[in-house]
Amino acid sequence: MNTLSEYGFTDRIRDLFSFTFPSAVPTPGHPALEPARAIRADRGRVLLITANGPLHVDTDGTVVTGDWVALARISDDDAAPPAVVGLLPRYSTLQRKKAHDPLSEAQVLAANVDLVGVVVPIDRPLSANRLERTLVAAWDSGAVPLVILTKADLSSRFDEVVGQTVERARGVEVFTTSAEAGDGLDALHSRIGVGSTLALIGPSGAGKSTLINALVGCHAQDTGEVRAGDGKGRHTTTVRELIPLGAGSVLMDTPGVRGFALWDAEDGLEAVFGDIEELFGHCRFTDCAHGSEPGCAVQNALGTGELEERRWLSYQKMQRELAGLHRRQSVAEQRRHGRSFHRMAKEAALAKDFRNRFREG
Ligand SMILES: Nc1nc2c(ncn2[C@@H]2O[C@H](COP(=O)(O)OP(=O)(O)O)[C@@H](O)[C@H]2O)c(=O)[nH]1
Ligand SMILES: [Mg+2]
Ligand SMILES: [Zn+2]
Repeated sequence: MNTLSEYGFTDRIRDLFSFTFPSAVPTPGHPALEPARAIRADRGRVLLITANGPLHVDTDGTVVTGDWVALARISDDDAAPPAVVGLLPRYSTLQRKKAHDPLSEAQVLAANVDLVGVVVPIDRPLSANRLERTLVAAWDSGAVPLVILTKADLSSRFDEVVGQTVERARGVEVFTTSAEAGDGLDALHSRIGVGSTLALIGPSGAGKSTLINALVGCHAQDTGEVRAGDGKGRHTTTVRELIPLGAGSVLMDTPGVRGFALWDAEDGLEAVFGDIEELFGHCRFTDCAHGSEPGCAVQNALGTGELEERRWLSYQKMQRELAGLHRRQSVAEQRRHGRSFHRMAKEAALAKDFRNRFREG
């Protein structure tokens, strides 16, 4: 079997590759470019899967797990390894906000993920606010989120928790699994699909590695009991790495990643809070601040209980946060590069357009 296709190299990626790098076809004097995927990245050191198997390369740090790259022999020395000479445009990026960064820069953790599985252990379910925030960030990545409840065998309030989660997930598919009992694994497996990459996110101990092992059917990842006392055994998986699941489906664990950044999350907000944004159109005044204005559809919905107060507060909080983030970003960007906000917005629109076209294609 072609190892590249095991890691998600489909006809679509092949087409995108030859579209992006027309020189993939060799001409006299120009070496052929070869596709490869980064399956692990540790700062500049990247493990690639190529048509000829794995290859370690040193990069400047821009290549992240999941990236598709172009390789070329840039040295006349036949024994010299090929080098990364290009990067395929990313159709999705998982990023986290760098802690304590006044410029609010984000760190890209992974690229070209199709599905983000928000892993929630059934014995300690996420708060509604936290689930909403995670789903907004997951939509924002460009991937499609799923909610994966784990450890179904541990809950006596199974139906109740599943019902609550489905309600809070607002149309995002919810899968219920038990790695222990083997329940729900086939349904999840078939949802991933050929050539797709599913990244699992969730707190340490949520059961991500155990679920990956159960899906792969072998010990691809170390799992850990949390030892009482010294706490050792936590984070036994220390790298973000792609794991082939067979038939071109790929999994990614994200150990130690607590949450993703809200970055450019307007799409995500719309996906998770679309019902609220829909209400805005029904307020009497187009510039309604949804406070004490007469004829406010939001206040009406809060009054009738149709809109939960908690969700409205959660939405407002995220809105404020994003507005602040955008202000800081645009000021920082303008200072650094002297670029106009207009141009940034245009670039973002182009990237989004590309993403959408790629998803449709
Ligand atoms: N009972 C039960 N325990 C599970 C299940 N999945 C994971 N666990 C346990 O939960 C703990 C944390 O699992 P792990 O996969 O290492 O979590 P991770 O940090 O998210 O990768 C381990 O002790 C697992 O044995 C499950 O389906 N049922
Ligand atoms: Mg783990
Ligand atoms: Zn209003």
